[in-house]
Amino acid sequence: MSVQVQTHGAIATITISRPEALNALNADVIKGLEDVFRNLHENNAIRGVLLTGDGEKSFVAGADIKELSTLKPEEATALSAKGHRIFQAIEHFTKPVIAVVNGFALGGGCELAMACHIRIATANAKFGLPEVNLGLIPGYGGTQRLAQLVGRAKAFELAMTAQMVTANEAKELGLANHVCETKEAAIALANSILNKAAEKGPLAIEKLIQAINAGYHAEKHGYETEAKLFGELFSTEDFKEGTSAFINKTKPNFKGK
Ligand code: CO8
Repeated sequence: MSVQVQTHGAIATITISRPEALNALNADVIKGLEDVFRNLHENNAIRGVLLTGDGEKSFVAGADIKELSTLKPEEATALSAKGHRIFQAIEHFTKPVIAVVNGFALGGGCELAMACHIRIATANAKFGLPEVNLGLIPGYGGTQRLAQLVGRAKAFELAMTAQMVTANEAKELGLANHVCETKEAAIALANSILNKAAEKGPLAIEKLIQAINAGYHAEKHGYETEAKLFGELFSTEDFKEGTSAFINKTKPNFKGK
């Protein structure tokens, strides 16, 4: 199972585990996340969720590029729209969700972390939206959520240059709430925040999440546009060049076609 769940008291820990691909999001992981969050939503004993990646090197290194490279434009738009639904379910989850970002949070991995309510980074964490390296744009809500978290100008700069930021830079930008030296310390801090929130009235926490999120609803059109444009790029030569360059470990030569 590439998505594992463990519960300790009222807190569930979800671990994404595909170590051979730095925990990249393939169809199996996306389906696993959908199922796990649905089950946790229905479980009244659970009052908070911690989401992390297996190991020390990577939270999630993005969507699975090998899988993406085989998609047709309409399949890419549909997969992006499906991801939007699942990530929105996380963003609007009725119980607090904290991402412990233990290493790379790139592309879809950064987008997943940004869909969580709070992000706690380990000192070795790296955040970024490198999709333009592949001739693509973010397709799991990154064009919307990065701008909400760090402001539009910084989002333009980071996503246009595919720049990775360190944990401390992410904290300065407002992308990470905290930075901890080790994964163990980050998990302990996440659990302590989740346990504090779990002592409060569950209905108040649920309405608080709804109320804070309500200020960000205007972007529905933004998500639809992102999915459409993301899919359109799959019919370009640049997309084929970018993804095959990653797979063959070479540098892409984009032609703007
Ligand atoms: N997909 C598939 N495999 C991956 C991915 C990935 N995203 N990232 C790493 N891997 C694999 C590598 O291919 C490698 O496999 P192998 O050993 O078989 O060659 C293994 O994981 C280890 O990776 P590296 O050897 O590259 O490890 P390094 O420490 O040298 O580098 C990096 C680590 C910098 C993280 C590097 O692996 C990298 O650049 N990865 C790709 C990061 C990236 O571009 N992410 C964005 C992907 S696109 C995306 O997320 C779009 C989201 C929207 C989707 C919408 C739905 C359709």
